Amino acid sequence: GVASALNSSAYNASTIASSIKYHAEFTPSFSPELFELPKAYFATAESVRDALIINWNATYEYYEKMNVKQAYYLSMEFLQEPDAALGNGGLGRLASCFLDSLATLNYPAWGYGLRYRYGLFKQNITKDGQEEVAENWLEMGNPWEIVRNDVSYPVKFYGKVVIGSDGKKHWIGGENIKAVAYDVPIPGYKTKSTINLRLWSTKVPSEDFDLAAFNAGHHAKASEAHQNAEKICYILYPGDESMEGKILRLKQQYTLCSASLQDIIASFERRSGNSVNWKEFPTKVAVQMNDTHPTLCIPELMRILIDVKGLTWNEAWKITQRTMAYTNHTVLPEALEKWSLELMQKLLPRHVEIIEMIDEELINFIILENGTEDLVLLEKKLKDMRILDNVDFPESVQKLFYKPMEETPKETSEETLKVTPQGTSKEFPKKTLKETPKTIPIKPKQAPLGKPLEPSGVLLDEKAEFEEVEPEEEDSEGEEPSFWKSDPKLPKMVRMANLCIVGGHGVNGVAEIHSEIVKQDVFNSFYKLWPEKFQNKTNGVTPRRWIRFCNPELSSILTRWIGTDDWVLNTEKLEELRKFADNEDLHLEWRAAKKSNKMKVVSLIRQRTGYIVSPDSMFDIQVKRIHEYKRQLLNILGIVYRYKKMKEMTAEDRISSFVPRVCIFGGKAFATYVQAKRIVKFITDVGATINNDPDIGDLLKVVFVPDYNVSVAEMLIPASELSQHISTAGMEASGTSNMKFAMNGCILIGTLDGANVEIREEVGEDNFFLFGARAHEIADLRTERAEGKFVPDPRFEEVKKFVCSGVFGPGDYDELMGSLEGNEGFGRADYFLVGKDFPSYLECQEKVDEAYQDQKRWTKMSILNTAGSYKFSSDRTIHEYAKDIWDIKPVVLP
Ligand code: DL6
Repeated sequence: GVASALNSSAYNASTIASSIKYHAEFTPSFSPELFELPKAYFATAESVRDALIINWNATYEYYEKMNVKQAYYLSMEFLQEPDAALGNGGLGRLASCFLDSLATLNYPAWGYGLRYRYGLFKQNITKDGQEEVAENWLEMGNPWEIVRNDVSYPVKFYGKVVIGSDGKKHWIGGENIKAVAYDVPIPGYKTKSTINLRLWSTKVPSEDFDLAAFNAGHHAKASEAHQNAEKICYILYPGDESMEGKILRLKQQYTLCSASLQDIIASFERRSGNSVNWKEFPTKVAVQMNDTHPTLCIPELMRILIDVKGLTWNEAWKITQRTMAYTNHTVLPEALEKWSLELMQKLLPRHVEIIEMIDEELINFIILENGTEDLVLLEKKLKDMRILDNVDFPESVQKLFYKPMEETPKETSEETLKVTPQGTSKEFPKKTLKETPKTIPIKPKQAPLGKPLEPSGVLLDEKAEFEEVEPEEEDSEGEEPSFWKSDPKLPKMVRMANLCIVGGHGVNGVAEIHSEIVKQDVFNSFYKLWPEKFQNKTNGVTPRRWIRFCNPELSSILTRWIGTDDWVLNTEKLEELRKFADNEDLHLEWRAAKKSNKMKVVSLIRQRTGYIVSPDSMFDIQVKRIHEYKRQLLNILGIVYRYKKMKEMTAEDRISSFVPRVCIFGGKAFATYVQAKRIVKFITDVGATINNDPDIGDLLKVVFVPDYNVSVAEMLIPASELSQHISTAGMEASGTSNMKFAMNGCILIGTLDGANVEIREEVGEDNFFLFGARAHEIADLRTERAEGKFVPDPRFEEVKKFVCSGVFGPGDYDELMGSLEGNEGFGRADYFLVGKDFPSYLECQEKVDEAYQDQKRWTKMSILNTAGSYKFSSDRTIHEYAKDIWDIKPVVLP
């Protein structure tokens, strides 16, 4: 994009130079004297931005003129480096890869997100483990963004719903803020298309400044509204253990949804000119909800269409369903977002009314679809599928399940079921119940909030489930708990994923195995009801950033051997490498490029950790968020076992038995996830002991690279030889770093989980180190473990004992090691099955050593990984979304 703008007649070497000079002189952020960093960077970036704006404007104008269908990708996270770390992990980086592909493939699409003042956090590693400090990415300004004071929308919280004289619902009062747009142009590769990432920043509407209070000296009071508004966009994922934190997160989500939808609707109306036809909305607009964070788009679109644009419920519902689609990124039960109904009711009273109506219609629809013959089945369906959790069923439904013994069964009439004022829409077709509901006796059942086993730390929204709610005063004496009545001791919740599935036309998982789990397990009841909604869209990553930009040496080898640089756009060309997999000349070049990338990482490690590592060792890397299910603990215990074995040998035996390795870790533990932070500390303690052990030398080094982010990934991935993707099978939705590693000729050691399954299929079984239990075995293995029937491998017992012997210093590893026991005191019973997979992991690592000793074999495996990775380009993924979910077509600028 930049290149094509720069190629236009207005841009040549001298105009570029004068543009940089202009910005160096006239952009007043830096002193005028010296042209050095950071000023040189900013002046250059601003001059490039000027060039980008030409194509960005042209793209915008062309979309306006053509008025084609456009996709809008809503995400709470976007990870763009080096400046904007507005994300946490794979989900945010995926969103950025998607924007690159959308622009490159000329799809009419925009991204929407929030402009957080601070990114996730900067991670320092101290002697006590991880320390979080604010990530002040805007301190020096952001040369890539364009503030749009001309584009802002009001966003409201709190207040109440009243019925106006027009008979319509009005949401009035409350707190008003203003969302202001900041635009970031996203250029495509070798195309003019330059799409937009619109990030919202929050401010107080200027008229709300309390001038009188300020002048009277009440400064804090006067600036309160400002702070309240601005703090919404202070940070990504504010701690949500306090009520304040929860409110802030919900405000963030609603701000993203409300401002983006108002903007999308304004664009639809503008493009429609004088003939706005709301029925056409889904033919012009596709909204993708990246995980459940933007779920409020569903009630917000309903609200705007009904309350503001005057549509009926049924009209609005059809439009909403046809517009919205949802991507699921996790099946961890504790990570499926739930919000307190009470909190939501306070903050968004009109939305709760709408959600309640959707829930009621859904209940009716489920009853009509399933009939009332099998009440046990019906109960299960309702439990699984309702949007509201632990909320009383409408009376008509309660009657189905409970009737006093003496009462005579009545024919259930259509009347009984017509509980929603608006009636049921076509998507919830209304049927008349013919069956006579069974007279009770229904056995009272336990309330449906069986709490799943959750990590002892805190996942993003996990705590929402445990929010303290005042128990409702209710005289329940004599009444036994029933699933159709709420339990006053438990909070009432809104299940966001359920709302997404009901309110949209598409639901997709992010790898084949994950989409199967979504269909067959997590959302099976929905799948049975609406199989046509469910799809798979295996993730992908952009080859522009993840090969061409981050690995220039490999890129030139690819171009030379494939005979064109076309692979950057058409990754299937990478497959041509297969025919050179045994070519010795290619092997030499391939190894030289890897060595050169390793040398850069040697310097990085020295600079960031002080450790000196050898570039002749195997670089074995695990970089990703620190989480128990990703099992960094399995990796480090494998290293500890290796270390123990080394210590038990003579120097000669050690050297002949082991391949020298540098084991590199990186990743952030969520600030309140205690167990993950213990893992970080344990890894650094193990490193401190091993790296300073003179018996070991270069045979084994363990390094934790602090503050893992996209820029660090761009260095580590090209240098990696072995990379670890070792999650408990069934728990990693996809993974995307596995794709980046494979592209860069790295061999994976992994379980059959997420996209590993497809990567192994593509690169070939011989070129992937597989170990561990399979997804379908996990449930039984957990039961076996919990029942105390699991017999651990002696090597597992040995390694735990070794850790507890104090060899890694005075650190307290009781909680960590305890989590691997069936010990009731810790309650974890090795939920992630580290003990079960430990022996097969060790055996697999022996195979890795053996393969590495044969460098010819290893290089061939590495080449075949790059050759087989072409499927994992985000271009392929985006083509699939465009065709199967969004129904959009490329629009090439003239
Ligand atoms: O789809 C992107 C990415 C997947 O590759 C990862 O496997 C998955 O863990 C991640 N999911 C999330 C959602 N939150 N949680 N937990 O970040 O999405």
